[in-house]
Amino acid sequence: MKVTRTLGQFIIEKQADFPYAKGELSRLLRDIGIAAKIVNREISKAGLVDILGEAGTTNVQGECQKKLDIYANEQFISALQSGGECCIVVSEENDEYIYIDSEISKDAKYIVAIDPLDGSSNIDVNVGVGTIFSIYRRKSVEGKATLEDVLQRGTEQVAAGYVIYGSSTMLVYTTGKGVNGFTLDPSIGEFCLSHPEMRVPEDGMIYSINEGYYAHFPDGVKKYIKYCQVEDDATNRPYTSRYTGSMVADLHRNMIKGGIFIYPITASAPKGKLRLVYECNPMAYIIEQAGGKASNGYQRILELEVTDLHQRSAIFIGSENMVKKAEEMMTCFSPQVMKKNFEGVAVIQ
Ligand code: P6P
Repeated sequence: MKVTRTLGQFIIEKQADFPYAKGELSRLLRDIGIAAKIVNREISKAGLVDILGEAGTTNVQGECQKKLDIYANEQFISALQSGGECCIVVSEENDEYIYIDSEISKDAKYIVAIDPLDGSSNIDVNVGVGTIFSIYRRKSVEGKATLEDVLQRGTEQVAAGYVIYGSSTMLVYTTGKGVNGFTLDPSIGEFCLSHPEMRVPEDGMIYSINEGYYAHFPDGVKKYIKYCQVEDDATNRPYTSRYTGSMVADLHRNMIKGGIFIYPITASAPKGKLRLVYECNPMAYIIEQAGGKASNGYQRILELEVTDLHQRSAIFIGSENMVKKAEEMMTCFSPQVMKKNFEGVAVIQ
């Protein structure tokens, strides 16, 4: 009889892996798991209660908020406020960071950045959506934690994870010792270890990008898309195109099967659309811990300087060899190289 290991049991077992093993991070991950189960309950019956559709408000990104966006945001913030381990919450849904100033949190050392419901435009059409979270330890040692404690590079993360509310609900996370996936068993209301030590295949045959923006993509991206579409048995091309409009769903599939997800700069998103602090950095940490690669086309995501809570970045993330190939094309067909080649041709002529 296979023994089911719950998320709670696993966190406690692995607690010794974590340098600050006083149980603080364990409690923080437990709090996030509880909020995820509550959000999952509402998502799974969204069609039956008045919780679908627009809330009539917009978030800091200027995106119209769905009622479930707001509900999910409230649940995660509430869980983090009452858990006592978190001193600051950064959320996609809130313009400013939330300082948790309570007796229970007076010694809290952790900062949590969260996208409470990623891909929420898919809620009304039953396509998978997700939660993404990133955890840092404050750098300051006394007084109130400040913005400086929040604006840390992705390499400083102590944990990161996502929840995917799909055909089943999974929580996938890392604390820097590999990646493990847990599937929610509704019959016992527990996340159970289902995908131990997840690894991203170094090659894949799936590329995920919104080709509707093709006309506005950088030349390197256009060249990479054409590379994916060329017939070549030796490299298993043409690849398959899969794009759901939910980064978590696309990335989770690519985690399991191998593949690359690209959201480059576009005319409407000249710095990229996805947010560095609570989307790109946590997903990059997870992917790298699973043996994959994540860059903005030129630089490692985790090493990008963080200057603003809601700053955006281009992202190329997934199977190592696929990301490397895309980066080659970004460099080869970058504006600087194209200009130099053009000038070179001009000189020859
Ligand atoms: P587009 C969802 O809004 C999101 O942030 C990601 O989950 C998703 O990959 C992307 O935006 C979809 O954006 O422009 O293709 O609709």
